[in-house]
Amino acid sequence: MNFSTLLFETADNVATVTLNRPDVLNSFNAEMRRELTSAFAAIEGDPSVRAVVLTAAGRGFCAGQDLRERMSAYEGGRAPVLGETLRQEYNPLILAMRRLPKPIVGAINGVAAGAGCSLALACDLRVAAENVSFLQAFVKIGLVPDSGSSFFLPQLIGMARAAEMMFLAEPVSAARALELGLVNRVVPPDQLLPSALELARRLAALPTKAIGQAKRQLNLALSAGLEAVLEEEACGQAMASQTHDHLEGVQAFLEKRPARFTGE
Ligand code: T3D
Repeated sequence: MNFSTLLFETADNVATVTLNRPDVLNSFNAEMRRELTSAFAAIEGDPSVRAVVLTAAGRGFCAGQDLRERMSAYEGGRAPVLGETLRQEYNPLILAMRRLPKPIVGAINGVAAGAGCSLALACDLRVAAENVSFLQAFVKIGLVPDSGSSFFLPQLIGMARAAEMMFLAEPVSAARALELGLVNRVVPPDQLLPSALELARRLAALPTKAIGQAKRQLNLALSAGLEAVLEEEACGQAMASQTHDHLEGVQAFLEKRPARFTGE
């Protein structure tokens, strides 16, 4: 697939999507929002892709909204009313990531700020290079957290710590992020992509439909009560029990051999 703001490649059933606006720390312009959303749509429609790595070029992961993009809208000493771009562009992107029935591994290579921090939080798992930082930059420019940060952050690290990150807008180092449970792994920068790809390849070799359904159940657990989650689990098990991978998993166990999952 050809994009102007992204690099996109697939190998070993893993799609690697790389944000590619390094001069502005991969901050979001309209084109990158559009292209990233269509990349996830393409991934959803391609059964050969069974896991995703999301990373970025250069020294930043993503610095949030490109603050130069709207320059002209601020002329005349008055800010534009923001909100529509969130409804039309950011929110559909975040929803596409959470609804994708395949795991997304964020390979966080540099600073993740503002909506770039939200983008990292919308991944299922995060591997961070040891020199990165996470920054809820919004308040520094008088805005509020958006693109899902207010949802994901308290779930991941608790209300008080989320409030501290949001209110004080101090950068959180990779080591601290690991302590807080904001990331799954921290590795040296030269190990970032190999580690993330290794994790994604492992995920891609698992029963894809069961993983997709587990993600759906996790999503629901964050927003619904126990009864709804129990029912979703029962529906999910009805689906998973009918897959080839389930049969293969049981047979492999009984035959004392490794299972060969195909995602079917
Ligand atoms: O619809 C809507 O608009 C609402 C949606 C809002 C969503 C949001 O994301 S709001 C939050 C927007 N983001 C920010 O406020 C972060 C702004 N950036 C920074 O605070 C810093 O750049 C960082 C802390 C992320 C990194 O600092 P540092 O010192 O490592 O790098 P730097 O020198 O500040 O940035 C390097 C270059 O990237 C620089 O360009 P230059 O001077 O070399 O030509 C800088 O201007 C550019 N850059 C960084 N962030 C942005 C950016 N350019 C445009 N937009 C950015 N967000």
